[in-house]
Amino acid sequence: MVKIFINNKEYEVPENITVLEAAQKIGLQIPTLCHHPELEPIGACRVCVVEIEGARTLQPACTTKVYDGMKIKTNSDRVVNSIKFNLSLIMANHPNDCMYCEADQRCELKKLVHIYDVRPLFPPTDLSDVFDDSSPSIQRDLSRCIKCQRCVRVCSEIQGMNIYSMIERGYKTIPQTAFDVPVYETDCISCGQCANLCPVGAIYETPDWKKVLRLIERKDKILIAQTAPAVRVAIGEEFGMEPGSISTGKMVAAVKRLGFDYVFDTNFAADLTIMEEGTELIHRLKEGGPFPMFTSCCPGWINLLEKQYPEFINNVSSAKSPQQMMSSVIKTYFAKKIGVDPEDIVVVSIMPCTAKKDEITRPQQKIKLEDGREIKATDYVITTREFAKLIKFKEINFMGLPDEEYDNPLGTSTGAGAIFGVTGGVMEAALRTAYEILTEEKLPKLEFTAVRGLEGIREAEIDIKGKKFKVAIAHGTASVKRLLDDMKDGRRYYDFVEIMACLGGCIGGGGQPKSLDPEILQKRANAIYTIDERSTLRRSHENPDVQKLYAEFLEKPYSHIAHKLLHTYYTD
Ligand code: HC1
Ligand code: SF4
Repeated sequence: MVKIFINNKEYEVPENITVLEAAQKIGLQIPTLCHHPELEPIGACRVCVVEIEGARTLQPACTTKVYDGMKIKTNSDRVVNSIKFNLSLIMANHPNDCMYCEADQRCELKKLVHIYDVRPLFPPTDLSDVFDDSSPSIQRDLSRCIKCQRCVRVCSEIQGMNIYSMIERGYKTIPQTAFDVPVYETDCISCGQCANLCPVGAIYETPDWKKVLRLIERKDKILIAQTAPAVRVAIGEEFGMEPGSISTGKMVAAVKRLGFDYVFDTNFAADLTIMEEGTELIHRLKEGGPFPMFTSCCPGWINLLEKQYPEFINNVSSAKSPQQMMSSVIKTYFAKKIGVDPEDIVVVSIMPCTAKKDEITRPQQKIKLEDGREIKATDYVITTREFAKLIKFKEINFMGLPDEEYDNPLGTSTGAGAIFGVTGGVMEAALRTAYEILTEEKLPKLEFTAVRGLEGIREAEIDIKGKKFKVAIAHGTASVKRLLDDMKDGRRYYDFVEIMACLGGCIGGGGQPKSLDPEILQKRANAIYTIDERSTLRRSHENPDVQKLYAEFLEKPYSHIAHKLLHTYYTD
């Protein structure tokens, strides 16, 4: 520990931390823009400057380490004037049209401009004219870019994709793709992490919320929503709830208040996925491969597979993602049940993920109806953030909503379906079912704790009746690529591998509420495991409505009709 003085008060803080971290530990706010707890600090924006006794110039708090006896001022006139000056420099290269910006209340710049009452000090400079709407998942409007480099850093440090680098100089500097090509023409996997970390409105998810708003207002179709496992443990943050709050009931009620006719649970389809993927695994065990088998539900991972690791294409499960299984079942089984033409139904998915927007545009994800028509399974995907925007736009009092229930018959789910939302969850859900089917015995303990945690790569050996089963889990694409490179070069071997493109799995998806809380993933993960613990049913094969779906419509897992509706293929 070292002794430091901040604004003339004495504190003891751990050595080797930064001034910013020390201030945060004692509950003192220092403004930041380029800083993000998940990224290496670079001290680029100069908004976190502080005065340190003995230093000639002001120092950025995010990169300056504390030392014993350090005397820091965070609120002197010199500091405040400098912050204002630096913010007004940023403002001179930023449009003043907040009413048209996708960042709206989430804009970190707008918040600081308000707090510091920044007025224009400099004449406006030319703004970048790069506008890129090539991707179904993310859009870029670089006229709004404040050069914080968070997008560049998250895409390289956490995702290992290196899609952007900073080009040009001075106020013309922008994060751009190689050769300035539209982002969808690069190896971008549509994970949306650049949009999630953007502090302003320069990169954001493709705004499908506007189309959904029109649908709700027009109301000439049957509107059905499905909600992903990870949305319920994060949506509350948009309304001031503590991270890790579980708001399933309020979330369902909000979807209904928006005007949807039915709301179904993607967790139901996660159970269905386990039935198909688990059966595929058992088939492969009987047929001798191909192994390793990879999970297939993360569309960011599927993009990475096709773009950079095509040698593993035959190893990936052919099971569609729960999102796509759910929509396929809605437009066939459920449409028949309620006696409507599938084309009179619109399915909107509420997802923590931007790559899900991309997944629904894949031609092989269309479903073929009995009469030969080929239709889209999911019509629109909105992220957790877009969902919150719709709730606010419609002035629904989220906090005051009662808890409401999903509709049936696609609203029942098990704890195994719930844990899909966190890294390791798909593996654990699959093991619960595969173990019991292969051994014909009840699992003595349902929790496979060896596959849990937030380490980037985890591995475990599972004993299934004397057969050792080697499994691995990777999340955050930089870790995923490390694992895949090792597997490609024969340095690692596994039987079954779960891959999630985003840190933490879907709880850390690119469409989740933005946060500067370093504990956020752990809190959301804990909430997901709490949902599982509280569930009366915790194995996918025990879901009574999934059993009924097979009995009434799909016959059995891996049947001909299940293959037609619930499985897909990948191309390089
Ligand atoms: Fe996910 Fe999935 S868990 S991919 O992370 O398999 O998005 O939440 O909906 O489809 O169920 C996301 C989450 C989600 C699918 C499921
Ligand atoms: Fe990189 Fe993901 Fe953004 Fe694509 S969407 S540029 S892969 S962070």
